[in-house]
Amino acid sequence: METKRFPQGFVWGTATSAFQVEGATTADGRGVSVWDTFAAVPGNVRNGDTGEPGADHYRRYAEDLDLIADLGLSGYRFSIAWPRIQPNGSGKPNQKGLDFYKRLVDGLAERGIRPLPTLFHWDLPQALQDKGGWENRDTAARFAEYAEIVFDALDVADWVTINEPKTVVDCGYRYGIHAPGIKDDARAFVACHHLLLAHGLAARVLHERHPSRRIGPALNLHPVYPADDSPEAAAAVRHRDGLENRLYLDPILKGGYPEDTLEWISARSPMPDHILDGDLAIIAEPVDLLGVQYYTPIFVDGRGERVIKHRTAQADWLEIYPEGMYDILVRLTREYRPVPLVITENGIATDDAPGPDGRVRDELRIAYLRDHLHAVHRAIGEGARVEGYFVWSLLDNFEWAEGYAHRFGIVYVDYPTQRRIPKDSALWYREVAKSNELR
Ligand code: GBH
Repeated sequence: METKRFPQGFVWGTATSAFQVEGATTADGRGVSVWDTFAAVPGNVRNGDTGEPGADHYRRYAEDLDLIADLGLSGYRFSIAWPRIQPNGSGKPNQKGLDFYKRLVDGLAERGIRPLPTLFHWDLPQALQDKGGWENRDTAARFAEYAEIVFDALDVADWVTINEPKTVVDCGYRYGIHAPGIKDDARAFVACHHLLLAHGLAARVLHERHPSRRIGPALNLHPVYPADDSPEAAAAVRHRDGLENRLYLDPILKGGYPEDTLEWISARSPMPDHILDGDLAIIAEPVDLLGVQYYTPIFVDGRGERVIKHRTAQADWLEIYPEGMYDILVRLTREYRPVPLVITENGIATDDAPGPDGRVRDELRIAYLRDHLHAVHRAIGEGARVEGYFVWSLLDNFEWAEGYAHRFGIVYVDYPTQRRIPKDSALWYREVAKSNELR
């Protein structure tokens, strides 16, 4: 393939999230999060894994920042643990928690790496869950207060509000496979509305207090395709696309919920009763960037069932289909108002282990990243305003219900020793970042 140059100033980054890498779950006054509670219940997480040790990033952050710098990357996306800032979810901030993220942001500045913090990557303070969590409208107001504390404490230009509200709704409240482990559509879509409200309230706070900064959500978008040419499959695609994509994109970027999806929801949830006057305007607070997370397409048959059509690797939900990255970026560009796009996550879990020579040969990850970056480049050529790309993840880490079994890192973590070994993909990615081009 010919050499493909990326736009000047394109951000080459990598991402992590607090609960997945930090460990140190009781250090410096951190409060309990819903994921501490969920992981403590046998059967919820594979092998009984918990947030300890994570990748011990809370203690080893300086070493990890050196690693990012050694890879020549220009961006680092991380998340802030709300329970470190407000151990009980409200009130006066815990200074030691804030200090950690100040050290992290300062460390990035010293190394010339742009920070992209996410305010919420699923680790809700348990104290707020005890008061109803995202089903309680008040949680959105608490989130805005938390956001204000963090915005004022950290000198950072670009922010992400909420990571994948859909995953909280689907995995946390519909299927019960993530914290808080609820299986109830009626409650799930109420939580959905409040998550979106929380996003909008926080975006407003940033715009009021720091008008030159930028903010947006990080949405995991799944292009949906028919598994066959039946009219039933086409109808199933439209329905599934509503639940996967439009339910989140439309209120944020178009100011209203998609009607077909809202109708389907209203048959199973009191969610519409929770949409109060003014809420849609809050949710549609203009975003300055849109975080796009792409891993897999969803092919559905005439019964609306997902059909796996392509190769998968360690995670059976992740079908390798780079074309989906192109499709999602082009769709955003054509169907939604123009907003700078940032690929805030893209990556794959592979069954990595160091060889006898100590090298980790993750050829499949290199191919995955290369093919998806080609798709990004092609979408940019079609007018998609993509500013940067963040590989998920910098480090092998706590992969939620899969525990430490699934390895998404470009850097291998030997958990017993916490030794880091850059995989072959990290070395490959360093060359891409350095040259700003793909070969
Ligand atoms: C993202 O989630 C997360 O932001 C990140 O924390 C995570 O580590 C990364 O991707 C890799 O998973 O119910 O069959 O879909 C992606 C969305 C939702 C995909 C949960 C896997 C569980 C299996 N994920 N889902 S399934």
